[in-house]
Amino acid sequence: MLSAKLSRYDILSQQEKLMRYTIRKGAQTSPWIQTQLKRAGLTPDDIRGKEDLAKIPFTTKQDLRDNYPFGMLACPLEDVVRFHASSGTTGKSTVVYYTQQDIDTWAGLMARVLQTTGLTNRDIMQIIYNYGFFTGGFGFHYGAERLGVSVIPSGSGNTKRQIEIMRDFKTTSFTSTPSYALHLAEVAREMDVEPSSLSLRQGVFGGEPWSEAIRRQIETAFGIDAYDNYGLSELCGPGVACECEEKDGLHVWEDYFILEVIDPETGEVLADGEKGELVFTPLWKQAMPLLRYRTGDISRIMDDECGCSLPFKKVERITGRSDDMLIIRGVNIFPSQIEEVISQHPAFRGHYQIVVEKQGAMDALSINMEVTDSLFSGNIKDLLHIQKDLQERIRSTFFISADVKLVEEGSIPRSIGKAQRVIDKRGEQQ
Ligand code: DLL
Repeated sequence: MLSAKLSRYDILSQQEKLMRYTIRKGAQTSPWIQTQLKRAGLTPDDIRGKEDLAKIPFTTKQDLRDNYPFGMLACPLEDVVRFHASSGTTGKSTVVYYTQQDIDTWAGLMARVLQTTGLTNRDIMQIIYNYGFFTGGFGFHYGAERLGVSVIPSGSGNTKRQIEIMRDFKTTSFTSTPSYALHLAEVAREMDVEPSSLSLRQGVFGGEPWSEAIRRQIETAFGIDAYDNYGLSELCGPGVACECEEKDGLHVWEDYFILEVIDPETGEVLADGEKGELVFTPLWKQAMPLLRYRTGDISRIMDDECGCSLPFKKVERITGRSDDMLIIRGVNIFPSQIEEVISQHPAFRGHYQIVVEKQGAMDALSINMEVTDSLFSGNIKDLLHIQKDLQERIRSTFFISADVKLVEEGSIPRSIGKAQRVIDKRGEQQ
């Protein structure tokens, strides 16, 4: 947790010390790190300072898949107390392992996240993430308990029951994916419970990209402060970075992770401020140490000092993954950029889906966006006006045309976890 105050000097010297230790230890215990160093013709002695880190080749998700299930293990199986895994929608799943010490460190990192977002032992937190192979449920659970927060491990799904629990237990905080938080507000209203009348005061959201517009929707609906937090299973789960009270970028726990930002095409390390792919070297993992893990996530290190007192650098909110990028008629677009444009329209309610398909030889982009039902019972001209306006906004931003369809509330499928924002049918159509 955040007790003693660290200076930047402390953080940077701790990073180098721990980095050398991690590489030396990894070279003894991790068959994967041994292979990685051997391929590059390196010994641990070749890596003295952070500037040498770039000599080490990256670790990728494919490396984890190729080593499924136990090839990344760097300790005896007897010392492993937990497995988590990704769902593996695109190929084999990836498995991650934890020793008891790994779990304890993770709990501390998560307690820090919750403390940074203002939670205390007077809060009651409802954890609306899946408890299972997904890291969300357990990560928040252990972190909240460590901080002394009263935990309601309600898990994902069962939306009406979640609202009843919030009402009956006077829950003050909850955590879920941002898209599910919006759905919770809708269901509360269907139950005649005004979401802002609940006892909630804050919420911590993440696991998927979300925009400022969605933050505003969540904050207004529940009358809370909504904070972003970031992480991935390969590094621990949630607990890598989070927002402070400034809500302007996510502080990275640099005393536990070294962060580099690289050009995803060339692998070259970029300067602070430049946008690229986040690469992390965790400095504390026992069961599954990793060097230079490529996350696929796109962001940049922010240069500006934060108004809070934390000494950790911030990254801008994650706008998407390099492998999420859509190439539509030759134009590169991230789904989050489309959200950025449509969310500026006052009719935006937070639920939308992007569909890309082939029409003949051409790519066709359509965007289904939910609007309030009252628009459908009003003047058709209003609908046509919104539709035209949105199509024009897309055209003038990306220089491609899109068919914007306004659809009724609830017609886009809700997910209890991460929302599926993009349906790309082009692969199936070939
Ligand atoms: O989603 C861990 C997590 C759970 C983080 C709950 C925060 C809250 P994975 O299932 O391995 O782990 O997915 C990790 O999700 O590489 C990003 O692409 C995306 N992601 C996670 N948090 C954010 C966020 C968890 N705040 C992948 N903003 C990551 C944008 C996020 N994308």
